[in-house]
Amino acid sequence: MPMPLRMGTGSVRMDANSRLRRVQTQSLSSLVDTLRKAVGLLDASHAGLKAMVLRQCDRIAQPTLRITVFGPFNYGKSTLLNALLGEKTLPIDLVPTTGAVITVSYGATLASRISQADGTPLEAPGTDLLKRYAILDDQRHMRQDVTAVAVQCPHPFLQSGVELVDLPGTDDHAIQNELVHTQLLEADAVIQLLDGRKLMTLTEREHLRDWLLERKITTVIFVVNFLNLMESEERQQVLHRLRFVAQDFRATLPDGVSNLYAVDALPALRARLKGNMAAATQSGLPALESALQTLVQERLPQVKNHRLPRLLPLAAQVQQILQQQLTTLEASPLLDRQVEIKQRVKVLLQTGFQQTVDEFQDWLRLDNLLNQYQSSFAMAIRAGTAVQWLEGTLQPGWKQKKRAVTEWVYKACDFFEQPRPVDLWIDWHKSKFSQSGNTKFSLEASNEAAHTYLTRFSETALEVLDNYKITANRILKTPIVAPSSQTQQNGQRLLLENILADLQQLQLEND
Ligand SMILES: Nc1nc2c(ncn2[C@@H]2O[C@H](COP(=O)(O)OP(=O)(O)OP(=O)(O)O)[C@@H](O)[C@H]2O)c(=O)[nH]1
Ligand SMILES: [Mg+2]
Repeated sequence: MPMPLRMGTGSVRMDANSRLRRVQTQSLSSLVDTLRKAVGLLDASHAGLKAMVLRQCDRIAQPTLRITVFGPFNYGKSTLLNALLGEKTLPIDLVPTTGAVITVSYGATLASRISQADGTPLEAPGTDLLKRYAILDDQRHMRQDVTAVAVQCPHPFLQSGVELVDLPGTDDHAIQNELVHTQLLEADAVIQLLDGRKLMTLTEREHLRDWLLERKITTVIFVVNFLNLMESEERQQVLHRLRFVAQDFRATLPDGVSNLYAVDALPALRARLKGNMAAATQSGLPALESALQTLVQERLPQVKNHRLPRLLPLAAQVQQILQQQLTTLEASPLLDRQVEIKQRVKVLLQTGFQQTVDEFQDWLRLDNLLNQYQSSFAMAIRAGTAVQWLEGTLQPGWKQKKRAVTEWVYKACDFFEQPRPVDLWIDWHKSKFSQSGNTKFSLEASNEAAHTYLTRFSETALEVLDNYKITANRILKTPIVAPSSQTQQNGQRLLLENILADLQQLQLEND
């Protein structure tokens, strides 16, 4: 019977924990900020790296914990996920099948959503859409017109904020491999599937290990499949060899979680579909499930900190390229160099501003405000503490987003030597609530009052922000003229050098 295989990972874990503590002392947002600024200065020829860094920076902020199943085609990845979910959700076939990155997250009912390249989403209950849009075509290529595939599934394991990702198999086409590798960088935990019948050679093993470790992907659990197709003696030998494979990999996992499990995916799925507990245990699935649960409990509350080390190799790469760019700039003719630097700073300011405006607008969208605040605001209205709630909850949110936007504008004003515009301002209409301090609201009436207030707030604030954008964009579009004095030239070069110094510091603190 396949059993979980316990490995001693104590010393590695200590090392990882002390590293994590150091990382936690950093201000996450300032590190991410430095990297965002740094990639803004990269030459156009590094667009790929820039996009990857920005994706990673965005990923840091997302609160969900993503577990990604990875392995060559036909190794049983989708079957294993289906067994974990206890349903035949994902397309399974004998030929290389999965043809898109499929993200499974929590939803009240089973449903699928396909994002298409032309922008039109397709949504339907169940998972029939996957059979049409998320499998490889006859030439075993992914469909070019599908950009994302998401499944919502009412499984309790997902409810706390877990996402499971099913990937196309590797070894098939270069482009698929690239997509899969990008996905691995965004995973918080990787389940690496192995086929008990064809174990990796030493070279393949070392290649995989180095690839993952170089990118600081260390939360890796190996799952060996297809042991059910082997004779008992052979199975023991395979397990014995696999212990060495797993020992060789310096995983960082919580106590009680091994980095090697044996699960027969198909028998596990069958057992789940029939509700046969004994057969499920025999397949090895519950041991893996319990390990994943422990992992989620430990990692979910501090998922952002665990992602941070992943940025460091990218930061090192960016730093190296910027260093080269600085050297080239210093060797180029004086005037060209100054104008080029200024142009880059301008683009950096424009992108930074636009990004914070987008985030501000997202926050101000009525559906977001209602989602985040309606119920707590309604409770405050009922309790007669609406003004305190506004001052303690909504106003700080507004201030924080506002500061992020205006800081870019202030920087632009300093850079272009322009006066600062009038600040973003909004009337909070607090008197409305202080006057009605003694009024008793019913549950329904307080909900209604919160809804009305947030609707007005959303509309007014979005309008105020739109007007601010017009003024700010006038400043941000100030034409660049060739600088005339040595002082100006030094100032601009300082910008590049400062970012380089920040990146260097970041590397030192985390080495
Ligand atoms: N006998 C046996 N068959 C299995 C087992 N696990 C998976 N299979 C079968 O292997 C085939 C491939 O499984 P999939 O889950 O589609 O594999 P995959 O890794 O998702 O494949 P791609 O998406 O193409 O990369 C299917 O026919 C499964 O039924 C197992 O433990 N035992
Ligand atoms: Mg698959």
